[in-house]
Amino acid sequence: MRSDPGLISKIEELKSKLNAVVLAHNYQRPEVQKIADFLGDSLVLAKKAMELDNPVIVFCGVHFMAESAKILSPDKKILLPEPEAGCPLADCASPEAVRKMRDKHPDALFIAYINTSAEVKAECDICVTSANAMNIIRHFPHREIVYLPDKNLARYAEKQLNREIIKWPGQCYVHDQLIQLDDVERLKAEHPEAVVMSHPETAMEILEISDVFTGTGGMLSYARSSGKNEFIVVTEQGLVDRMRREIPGKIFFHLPAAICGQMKLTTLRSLHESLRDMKTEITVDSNIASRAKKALDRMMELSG
Ligand code: CIZ
Ligand code: SF4
Repeated sequence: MRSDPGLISKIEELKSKLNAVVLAHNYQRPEVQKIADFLGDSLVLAKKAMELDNPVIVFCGVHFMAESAKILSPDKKILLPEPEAGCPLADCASPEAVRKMRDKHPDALFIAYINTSAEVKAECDICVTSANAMNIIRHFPHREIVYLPDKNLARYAEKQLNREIIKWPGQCYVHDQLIQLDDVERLKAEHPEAVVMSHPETAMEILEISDVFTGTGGMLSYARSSGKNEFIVVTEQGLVDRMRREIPGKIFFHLPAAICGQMKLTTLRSLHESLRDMKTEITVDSNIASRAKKALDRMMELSG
């Protein structure tokens, strides 16, 4: 399956017949990354979907990402090859729970991490990603802040910005549980020269022994431009696959357990079926979409 040339040419044929484009998140399987037209984090890809003229966009990633692309490009057909590919972190927050929290904190600014459903974004004031969270929070020095749904990213922001943030009890099982402090410490001991780059969704003890904290896009540009040669990459495996392919002169160490099962659901076969059968089309209720869009637009205004 990995390099099935027949399947690859069928995908290419369907893409040109439908004038479709394939976007793939940095955590996708390497064979899916290789066939994609564009790779990136969720925001880069949602912006790409907006810029492109193609009427059909296949989003190889998880549900909330395809939903964000649909909210920002309502006239395009956005297909998610694996409809069951959700994000357990996004599932930690429901719109009802956000409304209850709002009753308790009526004056607070509600910040939704991009890893949330459209319904949750619609209940919040502004969205952020791991790439822009700190800068956006800095715009609101005097507001009470409720940050959801990732408690690690909120703790990290608290420490970086030296202010209190009301945290939501959510976490990503890949960054919070499958990546363990011992494993990072062992890699550090084996490769003392390596730069440790960690995603802010990882636990605070890991962030404390890291050199660089940023999302996947930030890690890629850091590794490209750094004078250093070795990196310990503390995030999902797919990003390491991309780094090894695109930055061949440098050495990347990874944590073998850091695999997101939801991201890995998409295969060349499901990508092919998605184009062949035009499935699964992502739709968002227009009222929810217009409220969620306000939160996404506000993020883009502040992050440029
Ligand atoms: O925003 C994204 O794409 C996520 C969830 C990861 C990252 O840091 O790129
Ligand atoms: Fe969600 Fe974590 Fe998987 Fe990203 S790596 S999609 S945050 S479960």
